Amino acid sequence: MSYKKILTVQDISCVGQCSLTVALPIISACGIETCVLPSAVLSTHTAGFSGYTFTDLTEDMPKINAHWIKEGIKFDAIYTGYLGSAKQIEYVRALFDTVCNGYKIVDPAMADNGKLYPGFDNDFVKEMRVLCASADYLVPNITEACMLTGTEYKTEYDREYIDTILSSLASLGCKNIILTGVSYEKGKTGVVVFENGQYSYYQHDFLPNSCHGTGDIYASAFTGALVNGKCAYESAKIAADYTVECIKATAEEENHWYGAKFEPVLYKLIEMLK
Ligand code: PXL
Repeated sequence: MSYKKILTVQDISCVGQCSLTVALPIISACGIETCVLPSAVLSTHTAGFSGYTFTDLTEDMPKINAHWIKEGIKFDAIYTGYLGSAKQIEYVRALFDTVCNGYKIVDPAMADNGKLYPGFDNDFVKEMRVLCASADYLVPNITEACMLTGTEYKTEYDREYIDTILSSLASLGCKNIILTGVSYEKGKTGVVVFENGQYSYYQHDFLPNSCHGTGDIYASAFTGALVNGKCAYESAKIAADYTVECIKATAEEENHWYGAKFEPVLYKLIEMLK
């Protein structure tokens, strides 16, 4: 396999095992050169800590993009996660248009459990809808998918509800969709993959100790597998199996509430890619 170089755009939460501090090591471990564009710097993530700092880097983005264009720098894929403002979404679209030579992978990291993360509003969701329409691969959870499509969020649902969400996402223009956290059975959860017009479902055990940051672990492992040449279904499966390993590794210590211990099991992800 040839050596690939990708760009990931998301925040640096200095403490909290999410976004760039997860994406950079995971994608690098997949054997891929991982360039970064930090969207903001926070002292911690926003889920469970209070009084965190937030330095917005929106205005750096077009300058960085202009320099890359001047240098002729291109990426084999761009993967976006948590973005700091609606304006950043516009700048990410410019990155897609000017420096991306391959897949555009969008994790619309903005909400979970039926609620937007602190600091996001409807304008952000509206802009995110436009970004998602230009993605080759969209990796939302159910809350994000509902917000993008204007669907009521439910915790109990059937296949018809999920199919309706996926069709609405597809009609927004999303090409391939990996919908995470889809559970049709008690004690089980999984991912629905909509790839080239076909649906498939990968089910795995549901672990009760859900940890923060697993969405970022999932999207990073998915990106690593996809850029390694796996199809969307295989990448979605590898990412799910690795995320389960991370949650299991974290369950051993109750006080580790702010993130998942993904590092001690990184070797398992590397094995899954072989
Ligand atoms: O894991 C998503 C995420 C990323 N970055 C920041 C967050 C969150 C979720 O809360 O707060 C800053």
